[in-house]
Amino acid sequence: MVEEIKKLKEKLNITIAAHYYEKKEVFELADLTGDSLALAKKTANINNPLIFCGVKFMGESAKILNPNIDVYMPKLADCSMARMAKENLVENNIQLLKENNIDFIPITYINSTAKTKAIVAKEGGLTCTSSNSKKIIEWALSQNKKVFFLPDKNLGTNTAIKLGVKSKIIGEVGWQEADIICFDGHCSVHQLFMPEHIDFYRERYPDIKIAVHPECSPEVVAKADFAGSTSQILEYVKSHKNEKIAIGTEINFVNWIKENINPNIYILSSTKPECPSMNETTLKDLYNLLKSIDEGKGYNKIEVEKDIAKNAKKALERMMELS
Ligand code: CIZ
Ligand code: SF4
Repeated sequence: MVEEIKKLKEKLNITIAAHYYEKKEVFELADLTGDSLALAKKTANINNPLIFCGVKFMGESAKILNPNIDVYMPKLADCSMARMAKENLVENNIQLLKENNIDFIPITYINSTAKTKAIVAKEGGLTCTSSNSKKIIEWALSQNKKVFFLPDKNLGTNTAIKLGVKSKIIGEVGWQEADIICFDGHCSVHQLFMPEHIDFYRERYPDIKIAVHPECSPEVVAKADFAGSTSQILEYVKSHKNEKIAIGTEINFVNWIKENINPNIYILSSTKPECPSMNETTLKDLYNLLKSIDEGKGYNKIEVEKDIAKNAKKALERMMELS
């Protein structure tokens, strides 16, 4: 199947992009790899059809930033965090902020649907990623505005702690006084990491380093040696090549690091932190899609409604300008 995929890819002049959280056998066949920010940038500059192996919001971002190419996905897998920010919930939250006379800029993590990004853009807001959330939120606060941050309450809270400002989840007691008001969403995978896992590893290996993603809870981030985006974790591991490191993020990425960069890597959780959405895409799915495109059919072609695409693009471009 691997050989067939390579042949079809070449014959059809198709680029394959894959996120670090994808299954190893899928990831290894990709021409373009990276985290969501890197992939959005890399796929924006290609001219041939694209197969995006990742979750739906990533395929959507690729199509929005490069509307002239065909973007296919082997599986339309949906990120559970993006799904939490349902359109009506986001709109109700924005309404509540307005009723409370709160002067705010909405900022949505790139892990959100095109619809959410479009709503945010219409309210004068923009997107951010886990590597630039501090910069983007700092900019919004410097406009003397509050921030409505969505969907990830952990990234919002962790960034507030970094900036030394107050954050609350919308609806919590005293939420109106916070500088960063967070939507009540989270990542089902990164919530698995617990402070006790860090205690366990430190007891077992007193010299171990702990690196986590800021989608983890603030309690976990507080106990870690390092918190950063997927690319930043990779850099951290590269600069601590001979040390033991326990990592708190998706397991496919951790295993890839262990195999390719540093063998002394441990997975922080006692439960397998596997993203069900990212793991939906199999080698067979990739093969079937290529075969179908070869037969002149193809499916799961990403289309974003014109008005949504226009506004979501604004939200993404505002971020790119600022970071
Ligand atoms: O949790 C995710 O989906 C992440 C970290 C995506 C990304 O690459 O930013
Ligand atoms: Fe979504 Fe979490 Fe999976 Fe990332 S790891 S795609 S945020 S559910």
